[in-house]
Amino acid sequence: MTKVKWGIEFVPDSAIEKVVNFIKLAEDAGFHYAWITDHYNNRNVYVTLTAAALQTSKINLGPGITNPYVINPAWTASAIASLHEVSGGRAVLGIGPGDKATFNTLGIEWQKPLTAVREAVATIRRLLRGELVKSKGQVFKYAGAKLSYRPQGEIPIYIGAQGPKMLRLAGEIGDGVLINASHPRDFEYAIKMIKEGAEKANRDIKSIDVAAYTCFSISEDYEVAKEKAKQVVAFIVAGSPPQVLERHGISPDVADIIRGHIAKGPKGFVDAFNAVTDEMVDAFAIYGRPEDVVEKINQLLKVGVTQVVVGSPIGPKKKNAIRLIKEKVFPHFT
Ligand code: F42
Repeated sequence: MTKVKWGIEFVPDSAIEKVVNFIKLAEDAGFHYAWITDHYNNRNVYVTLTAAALQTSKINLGPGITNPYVINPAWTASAIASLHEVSGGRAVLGIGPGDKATFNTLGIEWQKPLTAVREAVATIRRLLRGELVKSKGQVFKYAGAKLSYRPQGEIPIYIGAQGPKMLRLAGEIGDGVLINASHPRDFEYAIKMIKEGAEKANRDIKSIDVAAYTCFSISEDYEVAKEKAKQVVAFIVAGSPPQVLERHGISPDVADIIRGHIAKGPKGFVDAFNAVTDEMVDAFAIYGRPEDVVEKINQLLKVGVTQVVVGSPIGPKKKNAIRLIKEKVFPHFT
């Protein structure tokens, strides 16, 4: 039996009260981490996390993930320190380059993403240690930033990464890494990159929590779970770079067709979902009945994943999915 940390992702796209109720269910089920996605157009990530902190007592809470473009790293340092305080030491920070599609709507240019994340993490760590930050980075310049309070204890920083350079950076500087993928093949590749980064920084990869931020769909009914997963997989295929599609033998032409449907907006979504093949859903999701997902999780653990994040859609019915995970998945791993 393998020891694994369990995370769960929630997208705050419905009333905060509802999201918090799901986080409470997840805590009761035994999840260790609740990761809340950060997009400006959804409910605010820190308001959601604060509300959750006040109504839970064990589960670790963090943005999964925020970015240094929309929010200045000094502001993030204070936000995460405040969350640490209000949660009694349960804050974790997920930070990465951010979502290009969202930035386009804000007119933010995605310049030097690796440098931005590297500088942001260094600045946040210094501010959390109570230091006065004067720095002339390539992306961020500080002329004497300092928090006027200090959080107790350490706040782990996880880097959201998929590309080879970002994965290496996570190996160099991250306490953990949140990787948007669900297939062992992607993790074999990612862990190789993380190791390279860790070695460069003289670190042991064992000190880094490698989290599989999966597309997850569980139900007693295999086909129902698969159909629900396809709704998320369509977007993953549309957003995947050619080398990732190639790794799974998915034709770029078919991906283009799905992209075309999605580009039409909600009226094209059903066509996009229908164009998702079984090969695609196998490559990009963990889905099925409890016994199916247990098998797939075991494959991830074998290649070196140390945290499994149950990500969207979680299941056709979230509440039932969390119950199934608690009763029929967790017992295989404790
Ligand atoms: N994005 C959000 O906005 N909100 C979320 O809630 C969110 C959650 C999330 C969870 C897990 C996860 O893995 C990703 C998540 N994301 C979320 C997406 C995330 O923000 C990124 O969009 C995603 O991880 C893709 O990033 P990436 O690792 O592929 O990095 C990008 C920037 C990339 O292209 N990287 C390349 C690479 O090899 O890593 C190279 C980049 C590059 O070449 N940069 C230039 C260069 O010349 O090298 C710049 C160099 C420099 O100095 O920076």
